Parts: sequence; structure tokens; C-alpha cells
Amino acid sequence: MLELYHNDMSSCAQKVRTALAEKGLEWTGHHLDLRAGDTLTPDYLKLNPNGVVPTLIDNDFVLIESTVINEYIDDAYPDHPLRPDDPRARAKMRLWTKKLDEGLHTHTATISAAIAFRHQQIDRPPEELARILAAMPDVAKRERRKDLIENGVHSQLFPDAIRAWDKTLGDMEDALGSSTWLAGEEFSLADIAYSPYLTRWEHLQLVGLVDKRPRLQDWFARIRSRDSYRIGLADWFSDKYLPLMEEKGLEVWPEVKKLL
Ligand SMILES: N[C@@H](CCC(=O)N[C@@H](CS)C(=O)NCC(=O)O)C(=O)O
Repeated sequence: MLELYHNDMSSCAQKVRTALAEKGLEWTGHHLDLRAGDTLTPDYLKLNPNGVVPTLIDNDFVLIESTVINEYIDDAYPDHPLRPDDPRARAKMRLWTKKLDEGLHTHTATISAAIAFRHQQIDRPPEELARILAAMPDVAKRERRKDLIENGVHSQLFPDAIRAWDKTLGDMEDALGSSTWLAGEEFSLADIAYSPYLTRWEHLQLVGLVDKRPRLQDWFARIRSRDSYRIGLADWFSDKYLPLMEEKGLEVWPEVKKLL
């Protein structure tokens, strides 16, 4: 039996739900409220010492890290392969997913917190917020979170995060000039990995990042037409987040535009 600890709007959980949907696999979910600190309880930290979602359990095998989880799913359940056979295309796929793991995902967390998610924390009683922050196992991440809650888009982390994503979206536009999908002619884990992030920019109304890039728009439209996008992402979109993301995103767009 497959069990997934996840969250409705988490980009890393979206990646894994999409891979499971592409494979047609059934799973049982444990939905965690990230703002309430559900990933920081002693019991959950035993499963995922980083205090984040997703965590996959396949019978007695506990696995963390969304990129590793998706490769595991493809290894353990080989029907409908999600990695190209061609070694070069497979290497390209890994370069795309590596980029997310080596900083782009953190930049996404910076942008999302600075614009919108800080507002879900800011009004908490200070002692409750202090307790949640103190439970975060990663000190650097905790300090970043504090800074973003306090300074929002005026955090010094924000411009780099926006520019890193603008550069990556440009790289995606270029790659899609020579192949149908990010890593070649086959839909792969690279396409699955990036679709939550395009979704995030749309939810934050940062459409200016994408609408100057026609191939990227076309790629995203093709992703969205797949059943796995509906099952892995759209069916989980939450009204607890969407109006806030839209309102705050529109508010800061003029500042974001200046950084591009
Ligand atoms: N590298 C990890 C990153 C996981 C991660 O950052 N998850 C976020 C949601 S996308 C999380 O659980 N954050 C907890 C929080 O915001 O407190 C992965 O790919 O699984």
C-alpha cells in the first residue's frame, strides 16, 4: 500500500501526486497543515527529519525528497515510464530536476512567503509563531522564514529569487525551441517537476514571467490538458490560499516587474 504525507498546495507534493496519477496508482493520503506546524511534530519528524512534505511510504519503506520519490515510483512501478530511455535525454531530465533541488525550490519558497504566505503567519499570536519557528530543524531555513515574515518583498532574498526564476523560465523557453518536452521528445519527470512552479506563478498573478514566452505557454497548456494535472494539482487547489495569493500577487507585481 502507498501512503503519502502531503499538502494540497505544496509544489513538492504536487509533483509526487502528478507522478502517481501518471502511473494510475492508488494511494492513501495524510493531509498536513503546513502553517499549523503539522510537519514539525515529533512523530512526523521521525518519518521526515527535514520537517517537510512529501513523505511516501510504500509498505514498510519510508522515503523523503520529492525528486527521489518520483524516481523511486518510476523504478518500483515501471508501467507508463516517466524517464526517457535515451541516456542523453535522461541526463537532461536529471539536470532539470537537479536545478530545482539545488536552489530553485528555495527561491520559490522565498517568493511565495514574501508575497503571500507571510500573511498567513503574521497575525498569529507571537508566542505561537515563535513556537512554530523554533521547531523548524533547519536553522538557515528558520532564519529565512523569519526574515520573509518580517520584510516580505523587501527582504534582500527576494530580488535574487525572482531573477533566478526569470533566468530559468528563459532557459525553459530555449529548450522548448528544440524539443517538445523539457528533456526531449518524451514527457518526463522534468515536465512533472516544473508544472507546479508554473502554476505557482499563475496563482501569484506573476503572469509577466510567463506571457513573454510563447513556447513555455504552449508547454504549460499541454501539461494542463493531461488528466494527471487535474488529479495531482487542480483537484487540490485550496480556497484557503488562492484569494490571498491573487490579492497579494497583484499588489506586488509593479515591484516584481522592476526587478526583471
Ligand atoms: N527538497 C524537498 C523540499 C520539500 C519542501 O520544501 N516542502 C515544503 C512544501 S513545498 C514544506 O513542507 N514546507 C514546510 C513549511 O512550509 O513549513 C523535497 O523536494 O521534497
